Amino acid sequence: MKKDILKILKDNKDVYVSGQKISKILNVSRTAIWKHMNGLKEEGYKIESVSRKGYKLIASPDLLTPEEILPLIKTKNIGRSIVHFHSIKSTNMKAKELASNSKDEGEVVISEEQTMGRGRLGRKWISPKGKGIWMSIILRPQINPINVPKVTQIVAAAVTKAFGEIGVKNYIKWPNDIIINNKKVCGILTEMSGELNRINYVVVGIGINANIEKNDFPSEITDIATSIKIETGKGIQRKELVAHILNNFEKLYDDLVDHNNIDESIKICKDASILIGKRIKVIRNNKKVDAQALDLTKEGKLVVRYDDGEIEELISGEVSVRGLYGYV
Ligand code: BT5
Repeated sequence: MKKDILKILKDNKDVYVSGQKISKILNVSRTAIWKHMNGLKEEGYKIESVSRKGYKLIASPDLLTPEEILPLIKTKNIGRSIVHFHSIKSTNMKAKELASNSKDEGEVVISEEQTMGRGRLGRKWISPKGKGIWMSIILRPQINPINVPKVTQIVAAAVTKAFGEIGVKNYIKWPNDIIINNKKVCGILTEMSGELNRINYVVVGIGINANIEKNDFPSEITDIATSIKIETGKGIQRKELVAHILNNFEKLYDDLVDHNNIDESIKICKDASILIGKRIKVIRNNKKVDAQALDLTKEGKLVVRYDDGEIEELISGEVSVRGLYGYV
C-alpha cells in the first residue's frame, strides 16, 4: 500500500493530490492513507500536506529501494526485481539463498549496510550504512563454467562505464577492482554454484564506496581504500550510479549469453586498465614473481611476460596481482 501511495505521489510530482483521490484510487480509508504518509515521512520522504489541497512529494531520500531505482532503469530483466534491506549480513549470501530457491534471473539484492560483507577468499568487506552501494545480481548464464570469470570482466566494464557516465574518471585493476587515484573504490565478488559442465547460478556482488568519508574506513585499509566522495570532493546520488551500472551490464551480458561475444566489455576493460604496460607482481600460492603486464585476451585473461621471457595468460581466481608501487 505504501508503495502504491508513493507511486501516485511520484506520478504527480509538483502537484497536490487530494487524500480523497488517493483513497478512491486505492480503495482505502483516508486514515489509512494518513498513516502510510507518516510511514513514508519516517523513511525520509519529504511530503507537504495542505488542508483541502492534499499531499505533494517534495523530495525523496537517498535510499536504494525498488521505488527509487526502477524509474531509472531501462533493462528487460536485470534489476526488474529488486530486494532491498536496511541491514543484512551480506547481499551475496542473501542472493545465493534466493537463487537456490528459484529459477529466476536478473534479481538484484541491495542493502544499505552489510554487517558481514565479504571479499574474495573470505576476506572482510567494509560496508557502512547508507554510504555505499552493496548489491548482488543473480544470473544463470548457460555457458561453460570455465567461462564464468568473463562475467567479472563484464561487470567491471559496466561499472567503469557507469562511473564515466556520472563524470568520475577511474581505472580497472584486473580482474575485479575499480581504482581512483591508485586506491580501491570498488570490488567485485563472483560466486558460482554448478557442476563440472553446468551452471546453477552465478551471483556477482558489487561493492562501491560512494559517499564514504575517510574516517569511516578502519585504519588498516585507509592506505588502499577510497571513495568517490573522498576523491571528487562531492557526494553522488547512489541510485543514479546503480541505474547506470544495471543498464550497461544488461547490454554487455546479453552479448555474452546471446552471441558468446564479450568484445565490447574487453575493449572497455583494456582502455581502462591500470596494469597494462606496467611492472607488476604475480602472486600464486604466496610466491611473488615480477612481470610486465602486456595485454588482455579476448576471453579476459591477463597476458604477462616474466623477466625470463616466458609469457603466460593469467586466469582470474588463480592468481593475485599487485603493482610494484603500493596497491597498484
Ligand atoms: C573484493 O574482494 O574486492 C570483492 C568485494 C565485493 C563486495 C561486495 S559488496 C556486495 C556483495 N556482498 C558481499 O558480501 N560482497 C559483495 P578482494 O579483492 O578480496 O578485496 C578485499 C580486500 O579489500 C580486503 O581484504 C581489504 O583489504 C579491502 N577492503 C575491505 N573493504 C573495503 C572497502 N570498502 N573498500 C576498499 N577496500 C576494502
